[in-house]
Amino acid sequence: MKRILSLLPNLRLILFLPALLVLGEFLSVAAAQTTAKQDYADKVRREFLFAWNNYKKYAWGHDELKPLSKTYFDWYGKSLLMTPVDAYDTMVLMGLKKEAQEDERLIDDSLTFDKDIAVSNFEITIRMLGGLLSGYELNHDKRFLELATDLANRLLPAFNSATGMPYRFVNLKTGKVSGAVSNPAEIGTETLELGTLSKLTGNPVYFEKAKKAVVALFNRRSTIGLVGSAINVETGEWVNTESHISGGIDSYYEYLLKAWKLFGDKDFKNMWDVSVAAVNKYLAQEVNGELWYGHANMDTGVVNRTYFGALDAFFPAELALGGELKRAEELENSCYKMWLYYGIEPEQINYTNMSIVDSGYVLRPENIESNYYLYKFTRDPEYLCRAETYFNTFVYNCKVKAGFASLESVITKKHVDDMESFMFAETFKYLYLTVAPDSVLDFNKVIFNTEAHPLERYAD
Ligand code: DMJ
Repeated sequence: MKRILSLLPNLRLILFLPALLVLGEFLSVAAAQTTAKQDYADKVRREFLFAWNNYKKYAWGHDELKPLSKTYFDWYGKSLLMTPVDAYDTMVLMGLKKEAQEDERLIDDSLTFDKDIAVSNFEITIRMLGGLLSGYELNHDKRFLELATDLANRLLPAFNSATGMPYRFVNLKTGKVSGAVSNPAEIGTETLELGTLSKLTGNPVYFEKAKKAVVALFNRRSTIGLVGSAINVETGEWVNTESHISGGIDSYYEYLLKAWKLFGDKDFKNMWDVSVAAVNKYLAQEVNGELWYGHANMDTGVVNRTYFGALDAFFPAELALGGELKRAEELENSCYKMWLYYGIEPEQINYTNMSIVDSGYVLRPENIESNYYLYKFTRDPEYLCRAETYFNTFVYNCKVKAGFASLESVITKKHVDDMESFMFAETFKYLYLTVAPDSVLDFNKVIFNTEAHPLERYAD
């Protein structure tokens, strides 16, 4: 803990500025805050560039950089330019013009989806389709929209199940589907991207398919309003009835709320209201005065595992966006505690005694993302200080010679040869936007997809 505190200089000073003023300090609070935020933004941008330059050097044109072996990894054997597409809008927002132009050229010239590979509908939608659509809204490069449309057309066969809920995998060339046993997150995390594509192309089919899938899933909630963690998209039967807000369910809830916010569609508002009420009623627990969310059986609502983790940390952002600010702040305090407890957050803990259930850290953004939302909604400088803590501990623990590496364990801090594209899309973007001026991106005018790609709002 001592080591972490010694890494916290500039932004924490902001908390003491009013006192300094009383003591006769001439600098205005606003000016000092701006300078401190600017310094921090520059540091974040520098670290982003360091990672991007290493990607360019060792993995250019491939999906991801392997930062220890200084080589590359392609998810499906053939590259889909995962990192270039995921990272693009972060570069634009950071004002990295040269890098963004170079990246845009790479995407325009060499990205093609005419490939005989079975891809994850969920992952490719949130990273690639989301990245291309937000990129298009920023650069108005028609090629981005053409690529997005071509990709969506190749993914659509995934929705051809008896229930309308998508299969997990679809072959981009043949349209062959597989993976009938899916989960709420993979089924319900396509509305923002496909809905935006419908708006941009005027073709309603994309949004209709995505919405039909969500409604089919929502209609299969239990009598107390919860969903489970695995369902068969052909029969509509639940295969696993464990309910939680963690990986596998998380972004289903996120997209109920955000589809309402992005498109003003009241059906999504109703589905969100019903769902969040059940989640708050059955999964929320107070332990030692702290708010956490556990795992329960979807039919009984009885919590049987007191687990919470890095993925669950997306929830304060949704609570804040959904109007439950006090609850959001309480949960954010727990998330921050989880991050600090071992110097950086593990994948999953048991919150009754803070013991580790899963010790890895794969450069995830959710904790940092929620901190960003809380700062935007409250403007409390405490969240600026926390942003700096997140950043310093992230760099301290994960930076290696050729990028940033995941951790096998937050206890040993042993590095793993893996640098997910969402680090560029999300982790660095949220760190940066927390302190960037509102002119960089107006928080009220966009909705971020689950991969942090900002999409322009069509509704208030
Ligand atoms: C991202 O791909 C998305 O945020 C997704 O919803 C959850 N997992 C990762 C980041 O942790």
